[in-house]
Amino acid sequence: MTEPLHSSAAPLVGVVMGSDSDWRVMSDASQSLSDFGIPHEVEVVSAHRTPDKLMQYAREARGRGIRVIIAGAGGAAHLPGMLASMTALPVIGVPVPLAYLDGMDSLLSIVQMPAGIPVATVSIGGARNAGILAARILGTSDEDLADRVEAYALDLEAQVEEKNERLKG
Ligand code: RP5
Repeated sequence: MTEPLHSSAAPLVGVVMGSDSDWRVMSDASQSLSDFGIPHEVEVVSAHRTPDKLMQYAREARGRGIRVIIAGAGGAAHLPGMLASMTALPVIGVPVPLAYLDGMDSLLSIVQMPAGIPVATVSIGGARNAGILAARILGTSDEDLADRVEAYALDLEAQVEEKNERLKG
């Protein structure tokens, strides 16, 4: 893994969540972006508590240089879909599990977007994969970053083999 870019670099990814209580899950997205050296910003934007902020964020993100939005929310999780409806940027949705229903409510709210407004939904609590998917998207126009994503996958492969060797004694 490379070192994170200097924090003053203009953010390429917006990591947004419906509540600060989602950070326990969404910090994994921020961590994986940092691991790949991708400058990003973190913001609480609630679809139902701060609807004006939601609209402003979605409409201004692309003009500010954001290339991908990762949005996490729990319960009746309309944040990712609402963001996607107001921006042409790719939106990755993270279903955040709450106390009830094991996150199935969040998953179904995010994944079942009607045709026309896509949200790329990761697994329940899958914020780490959201960060990696954002890296892969940005890697389509950044060879160095794509190389780092490939190196990461190779490292995962090597870890499996190491564990295999240990199992065999
Ligand atoms: C959703 O409501 C948030 O995304 C969060 O997952 C959930 C609960 O929010 P808090 O009551 O913890 O602020 O909008």
